[in-house]
Amino acid sequence: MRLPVAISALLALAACTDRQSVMAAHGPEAGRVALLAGIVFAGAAVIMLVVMAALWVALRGSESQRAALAGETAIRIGGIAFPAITLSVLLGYGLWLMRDSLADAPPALRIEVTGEQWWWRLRYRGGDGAAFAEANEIRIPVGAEVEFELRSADVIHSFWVPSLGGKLDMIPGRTNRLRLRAERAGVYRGQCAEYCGGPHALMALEIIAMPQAEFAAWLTAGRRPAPAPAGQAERRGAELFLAAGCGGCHAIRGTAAEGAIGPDLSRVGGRRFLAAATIPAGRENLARFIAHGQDLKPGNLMPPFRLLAPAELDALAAYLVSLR
Ligand code: HEC
Ligand SMILES: [Cu+2]
Repeated sequence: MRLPVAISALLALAACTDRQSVMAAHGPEAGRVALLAGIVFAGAAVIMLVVMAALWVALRGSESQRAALAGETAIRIGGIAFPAITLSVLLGYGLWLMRDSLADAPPALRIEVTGEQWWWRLRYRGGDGAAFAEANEIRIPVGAEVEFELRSADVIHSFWVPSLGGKLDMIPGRTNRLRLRAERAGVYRGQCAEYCGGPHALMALEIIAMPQAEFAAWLTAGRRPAPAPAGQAERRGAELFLAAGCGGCHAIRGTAAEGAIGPDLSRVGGRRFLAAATIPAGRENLARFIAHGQDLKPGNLMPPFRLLAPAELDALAAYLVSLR
């Protein structure tokens, strides 16, 4: 009975994707973490086998074997010398291995990431042009060293994208710096890794690593004002956005909406997810989030707009989807 259970458990584990996994390292920083983890796991497995053998001797061994195991020499070697040496070597090796992450050559790009209850405020800097705001979905160029400036606006959060690097806390009043590099294009999922109250479990993010040229075009477009509403529904949505008071909390570049409490929505239509990587994007889900956000992400800091009529919600969603 046990073997089938164990095998089916392994099959279930095999279904884990590598979108958010320490085991699937896609950058040098994550590679070092994975290497250190591998060494620790392998070493721990060997030690486990030795301990099990000692346990077997203690239970089933001959009189003299058991006496040796209980003697002072065994304790001096196995209980004092071995752990002291192993842990010291491991600490030294770990510090040496992680030294690269403190490199001080200027990065190709700097992105400010501020943890907010319960989403991520972003600001792109560097390059030649002006800085601009974004939220929740971080785009970076493949192969380039990116420095993340991690801050918090309220409580302690933690920034962790396992496939690209180790996790680093975001502490109120402090700026922590993390250097990451994605070795190939792709989407890497991350998660707030420090309990920050309420819907902490629904505070995720994605880093999208794009080919250099594509990224450069995206960055240039990001500095421009949001596109003007094209169709009738979009124009109605833009009016409603201001009339309903959304602009008190949200900014859309180039419009009268300049709120700074919630995520910047200038390019929300281009995002893969809403509400910090919790709800797939799209027109229907945008409308649902505006009216029923408290059901979809309970406790989040946006009040639900249940009084808007379905047609109004659809117009708002049409406008927001067009912002790319
Ligand atoms: C009191 C401030 C406030 C008001 C008013 C407000 N929002 Fe929000 N909104 C927020 C906050 C805070 C979030 C982040 C929620 C989260 O993910 O935890 C948010 C999230 C969003 C998102 C998801 C953004 C993203 O990056 O995932 C959309 C879309 C949105 N709001 C649209 C609207 C619209 C449309 C209105 C007007 C009908 C509006 N909001 C009014 C505070 C507000
Ligand atoms: Cu959190």
